[in-house]
Amino acid sequence: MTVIIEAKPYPYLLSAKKPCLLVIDMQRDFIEPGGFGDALGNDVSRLSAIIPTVKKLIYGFRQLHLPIVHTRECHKADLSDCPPSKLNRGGSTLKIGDSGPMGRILIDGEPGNALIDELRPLPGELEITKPGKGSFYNTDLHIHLQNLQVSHLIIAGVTTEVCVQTTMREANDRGYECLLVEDATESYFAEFKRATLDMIVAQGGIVGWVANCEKTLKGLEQAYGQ
Ligand code: C5J
Repeated sequence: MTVIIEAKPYPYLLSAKKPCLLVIDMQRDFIEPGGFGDALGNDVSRLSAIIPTVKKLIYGFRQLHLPIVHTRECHKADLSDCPPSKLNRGGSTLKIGDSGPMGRILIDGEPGNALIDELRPLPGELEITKPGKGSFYNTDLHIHLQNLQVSHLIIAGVTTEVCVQTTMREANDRGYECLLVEDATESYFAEFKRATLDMIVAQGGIVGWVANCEKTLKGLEQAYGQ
């Protein structure tokens, strides 16, 4: 079966293998007031605006019984997995591990580190914790995807130019065919999102493909719907 999703820079082809949805870091730290993103001086409402679209995408994958993996950026309570270079970066009032309005910033298990209520994983959906910006660094994601026999990744989440782009490049180098859903990803900076989407599709899709949620779901429904 060949499935085509209308995408940039040219149609995205799915093989007989099922694609996996990778939802990156839709956690309170980045999306809600009082979190890490807010502490760094960002306008978090830009990120919360994509919640309905990400929800639609997740719902579409659930309806089609396609695999979903959620990631969460976080560190151990003793910060042993956070290099000093990351810990000290930014010079903001709140640093990783400090106590904020939603508990310790970017620490696994703290209230602010949870995925947002609207996008909680269902039983059976994998939730991967990651200490870096990329989702493959120091995680079992590649092993899980290989076990699921996944070769195609549909990607959503935040922020476009940081964890999303880093993950997409890591995935591309590991041989995954990646499509980023442009209205299901966001940045604190509109121009950085635009530039990232342009970089991904440049040079014949050097990092992968970009399509909107509607076209992505339409292609998947044609392939896997009843
Ligand atoms: C950042 C992320 N921006 N999920 N993390 O620090 O993009």
